[in-house]
Amino acid sequence: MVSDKRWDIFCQVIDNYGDIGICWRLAADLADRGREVRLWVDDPSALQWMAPGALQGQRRGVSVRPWQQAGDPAVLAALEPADTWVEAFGCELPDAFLAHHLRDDANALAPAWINLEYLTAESYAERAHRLPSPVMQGPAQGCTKHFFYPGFTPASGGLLREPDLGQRQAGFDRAHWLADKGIAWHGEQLVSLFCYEPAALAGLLAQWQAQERPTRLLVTSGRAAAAIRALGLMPGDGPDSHGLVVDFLPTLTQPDFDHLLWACDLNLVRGEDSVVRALWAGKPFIWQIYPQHDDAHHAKLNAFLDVLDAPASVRSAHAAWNGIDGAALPLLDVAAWALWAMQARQRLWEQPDLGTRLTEFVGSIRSRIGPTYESR
Ligand code: TRH
Repeated sequence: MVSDKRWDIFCQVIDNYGDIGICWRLAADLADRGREVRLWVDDPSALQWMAPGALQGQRRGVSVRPWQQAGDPAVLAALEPADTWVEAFGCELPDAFLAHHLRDDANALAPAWINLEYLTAESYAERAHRLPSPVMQGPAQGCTKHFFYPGFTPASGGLLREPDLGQRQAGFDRAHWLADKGIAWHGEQLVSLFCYEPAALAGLLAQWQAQERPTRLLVTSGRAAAAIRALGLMPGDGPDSHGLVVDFLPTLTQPDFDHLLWACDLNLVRGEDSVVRALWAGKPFIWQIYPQHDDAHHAKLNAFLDVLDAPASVRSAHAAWNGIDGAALPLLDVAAWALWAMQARQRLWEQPDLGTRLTEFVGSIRSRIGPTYESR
C-alpha cells in the first residue's frame, strides 16, 4: 500500500480571497481525512479572520508555512518529505524546493504532483482532467505533473464538500444564528451580498425598495460593502425607503460564511468558492463570476448555467448581474427558483466530492509510479 499521508499544498494569493479560501478548505478537508498537510502560502493574512487559529497551528493536521521557507534547504531538511505536491491555480513550485527534493535520485521519493486548476464547467476541463503534463525544464525536468480540474460532472474532479457538511447543515438553526450575530431579523426576505461592483446593483435595490415584503440585505465586508456605501446606503436603512434594510457584516469565518448562505433566501455570491457554497446551501442564488479582460468569463458563465439546467429567468438575472451585453435586470421572483436550486444541489450531492476524487487519483498515480520518479 503506497502512502499518501503527507501533502504539500502551494498557494500564491493573486487577488481577493478565493485562492487562499479554496486552498484552506482543501487543506482542512484532507486533514479531516487523516492526512498531514503543509500549506505554503505567500500571503496568509486572510486566514486570520477566515480560519482563526490556523496561523497558530491550532487546526489539527494543517500547518501554514511562509512561501519563502519552501526554498530554504535548512527548513526543508528538518521536514519529512511529502507524498503529494499540489500546486494551486498555476503557481509554480519554487526551484529551490524542487532542487532540494530531487537532489539525489537514488533517495528520491515519488510524490504525486498535482496541478489543481480553477473550477469551470467548460468542456475542456473534462478533457484535460487527470492528463499528465511532463516537466520540460528546470530542476524537475523529466518529472510529470497531472492536471486536476474541479467540476460539476462525474468525469471532472468534483466539488469541495467536507464529509460532515450535510450533518452540520441539518442541525442549523437560522433564527438562533441570526440572533447570535446581532442581526435583528423580523421575518423580512433575507439576502446576502458578496460581490464585486455589479452595474445592476442599484436597480436591484430599487426593486426591493418598491416591494411590499421588506428585504434585509446582509452585506459582507470589503468590496460589497464599498459598493453599497457608494450608493449612499447606510447601516439600518435604505436612503429613502421602507422596503429595504441594510446590515453591514464583519469579516466572517469560513464556517460562518456558510451559515450566512444557509440563513438567506437569496445569495448573491462571487468567485469560485462562494458559488460552490451557495450551491450546497440549496437556496436561490446569483453568481457574479470573476471578470476576465477578454470576456472569457462569458463562456464560463454560460457553461455553468448549462450544466445546472438553469431556467430562463435565472439566466437573464445572471446576464444582467454580470453586465453581459447590456442585459436589463428582470424583476426577480426568487421563490420561483427554490425548487431548481434544491434539485441542482441534490444532483451534485449525489456525486463524490473533490477530496474523495483527489485522494483516489493520487493513490492511483502513486501506485503506478512506485517508489522512485517514473522517468528517473
Ligand atoms: O474572493 P473571490 O472573489 O475570489 C476570486 C475567485 O476565486 C477567482 O476565481 C480568483 O481568480 C480571484 O479571486 C483571484 O471569491 P471566492 O472564490 O468566492 O472566495 C471567497 C472566499 O472568502 C471564500 O472562501 C469564502 C470566504 N469568505 C469568508 O470566509 N468570510 C467572509 O466574510 C467573506 C466575505 C468571504
